[in-house]
Amino acid sequence: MTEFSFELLATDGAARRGRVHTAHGAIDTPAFMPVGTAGTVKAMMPASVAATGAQIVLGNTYHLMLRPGAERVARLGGLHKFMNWPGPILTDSGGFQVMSLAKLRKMDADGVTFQSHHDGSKHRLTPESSMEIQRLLDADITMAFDECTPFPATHGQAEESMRLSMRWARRSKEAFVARDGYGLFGIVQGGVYPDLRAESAKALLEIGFEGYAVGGLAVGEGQDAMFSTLDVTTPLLPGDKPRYLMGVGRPSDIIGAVGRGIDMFDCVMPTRSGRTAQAFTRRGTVNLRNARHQDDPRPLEEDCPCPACRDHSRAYLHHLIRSEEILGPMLLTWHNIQAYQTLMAGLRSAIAEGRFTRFAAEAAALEEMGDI
Ligand code: PRF
Ligand code: ZN
Repeated sequence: MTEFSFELLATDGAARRGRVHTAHGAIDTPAFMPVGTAGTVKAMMPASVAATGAQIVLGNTYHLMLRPGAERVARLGGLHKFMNWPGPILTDSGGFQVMSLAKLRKMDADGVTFQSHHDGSKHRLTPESSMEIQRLLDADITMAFDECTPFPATHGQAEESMRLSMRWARRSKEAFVARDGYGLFGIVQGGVYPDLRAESAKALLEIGFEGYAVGGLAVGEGQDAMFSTLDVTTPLLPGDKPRYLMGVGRPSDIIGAVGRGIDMFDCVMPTRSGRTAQAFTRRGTVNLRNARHQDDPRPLEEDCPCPACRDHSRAYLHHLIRSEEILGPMLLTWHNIQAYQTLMAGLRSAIAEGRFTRFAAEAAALEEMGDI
């Protein structure tokens, strides 16, 4: 059995090209993880997700504990078998989703009690129960149970929230059942305050994790504040462990974060936007609902290998969206996941070849030019 490990293959400035080894296979980094919240990357079949080059998907403790239930997934052979995704899976720990989705949330020092957004039924998550649920799901990468500090927060609020997350991180580590090829990631919190980020990173390093996530960003602070927080956080994380920026982001966020030493990303943007007719291209976003596409025989994006671009015109994609045909969201989701995976592959080659800075500048210039 493979041990959970991170191989650093090349660096270019702070940017890293690496490989994470897990029980269900390897992940080339920098990596983007499509979001498969409820055991499906919405509107995509698993083989289609893999065809884009994605090597790992994200699942959610919160959604899966409520429906179909972690015990049921375990009885059916775990999440890989249940959703027919044989590759690595990372699961988020639930607290973040409770705060954004559940009704009547009540936090205490021990955990959080909440009502399901489906039927109002009462549930509770603690560091211990989150570890147990993620074990039952069979996640290759388990996330520590944390609180995502809202933005804005005063220094005092961010400090109290971060210290709670660090106590929960210790309990997560104690409750996590170590297995070959499986890893637990700690999550740095501390808002936009450098001293709190430093205290959080130090606390997590003392506990010891297989990887380190940066949480509490992309919550409204803006790109400049996110980047300056990364500038003071990633240098404090160990060089020989993967680093994951949670819930990020737009292509320019990802490129900037890779340049600051981040290895892994997840975001609903490519999948959610795909379902609302917004496509990501190298020249920025394109809304296929717009009437300017109705007679356009060209592909959405030249040189894109996805079926939306390979087999169809902008005019046809526009028609599908306007007709509310289910194939519209399917094709645009596929394209967006492909666009993100093409970006990550480009970043990996650029870092390996020592031309990350030029790659980032060219990507920014192309996006600046806009769609044609
Ligand atoms: N914590 C967890 N999941 C998350 C976040 C966090 O801070 C974020 C913040 N952008 C997204 N997803 N557990
Ligand atoms: Zn495409």
